[in-house]
Amino acid sequence: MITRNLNMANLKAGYLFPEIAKRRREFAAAHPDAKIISLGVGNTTEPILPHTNAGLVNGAQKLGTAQGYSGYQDEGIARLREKISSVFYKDKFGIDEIFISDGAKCDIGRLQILFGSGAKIAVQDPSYPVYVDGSVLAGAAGGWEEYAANSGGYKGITYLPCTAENNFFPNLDLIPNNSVIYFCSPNNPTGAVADRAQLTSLVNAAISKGCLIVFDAAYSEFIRDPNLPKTIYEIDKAQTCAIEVNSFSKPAGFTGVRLGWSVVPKAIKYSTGESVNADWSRIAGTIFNGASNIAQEGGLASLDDDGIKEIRELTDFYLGNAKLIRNALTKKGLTCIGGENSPYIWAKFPGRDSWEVFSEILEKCHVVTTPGAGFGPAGQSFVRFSAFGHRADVEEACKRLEKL
Ligand code: PGU
Repeated sequence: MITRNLNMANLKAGYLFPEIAKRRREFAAAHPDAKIISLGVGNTTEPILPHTNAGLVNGAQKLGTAQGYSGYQDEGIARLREKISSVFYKDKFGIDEIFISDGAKCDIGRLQILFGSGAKIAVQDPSYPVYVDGSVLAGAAGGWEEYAANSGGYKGITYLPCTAENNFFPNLDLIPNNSVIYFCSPNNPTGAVADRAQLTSLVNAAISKGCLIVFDAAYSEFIRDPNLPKTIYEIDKAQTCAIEVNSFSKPAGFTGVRLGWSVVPKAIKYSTGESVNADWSRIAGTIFNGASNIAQEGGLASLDDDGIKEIRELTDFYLGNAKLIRNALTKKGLTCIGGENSPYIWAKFPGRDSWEVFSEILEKCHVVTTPGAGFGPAGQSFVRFSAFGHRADVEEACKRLEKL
């Protein structure tokens, strides 16, 4: 018999979102008449807008012509890599520092190979579960142990609590030397957005402690406040200590199309002097054969002038949903953060268990949410509401939340 990868066995629980889907199915089976609305998983619902969609169609059509046909594109179509560098980074990076992927989640998973099983990991608590689960799968996290009195965490992972007390920005003194820091802003799940001073202190801490930041900017296009940084590279010296992952999923409605990118600047070196960029290129070439050419043509269309207007329109739409949800919760006297510059609203239910609140909202309102404890120990007593949904469903959900 083959033996199981012990890192799999080390995972404490199933992946959060399938668990929520299972609970939804069980509830639906027991209540066949309930019209359940999901404000749970952050999955886009609105059609891809016409200009971007025409880019996808064009990409498919080109593949059927002799001149337009293309096969493997390794690290991505050069035109798309150039466009990303100019639209998001003011041409700061060469195309060999930008790697096109099939999504930010997939890159986060593959990035762990760079660090190996001995890596020390630090995460915001709460955080997008893939940082922790991916680290456990890579063997970096050791086993499960009690982290706090009433919840748990992994040995080998340093949890950096982000709570109302610290304005949802962690105490950087807790970060161990020489660790990989996963940092997400606008944050999933809290919706908090780190400001320039906070990100400057993060970069300075990373440099002085010999750390590498993996900065997840998947929600950067939801930022409306012009003073808030949309990329870690707005911060001086970040290109020496930070990798950035990003995605077309939320801004262009590509959750099902699958397209993202990573920036791995050449200036980042390991303690032994080798280039992280060269290793990432080696990993991509060895176990990833690039994103779909069709998706990449769609991505290119989404970044020209008409496409950028569509990104604005689509993200404005979801931000409109976020405002409705936040208002509905605030009216119930709940303290919320997020929902501005972010598609997630993080609501506190003081003294309550977040899975219990999740069940109560499902039973009373027939609305699916995501329990905060699923994102880490400091998520206890919180529930995340996602603003991805059709407007009529969001309005109906807001009405039903009055029953809470
Ligand atoms: N990064 C962050 C911070 C995310 O929240 C998500 C999606 C991704 C990356 C995924 O990006 P892709 O480019 O589409 O791979 N988070 C959603 C969906 C759940 C999931 O498992 O990814 C969420 O509800 O948190």
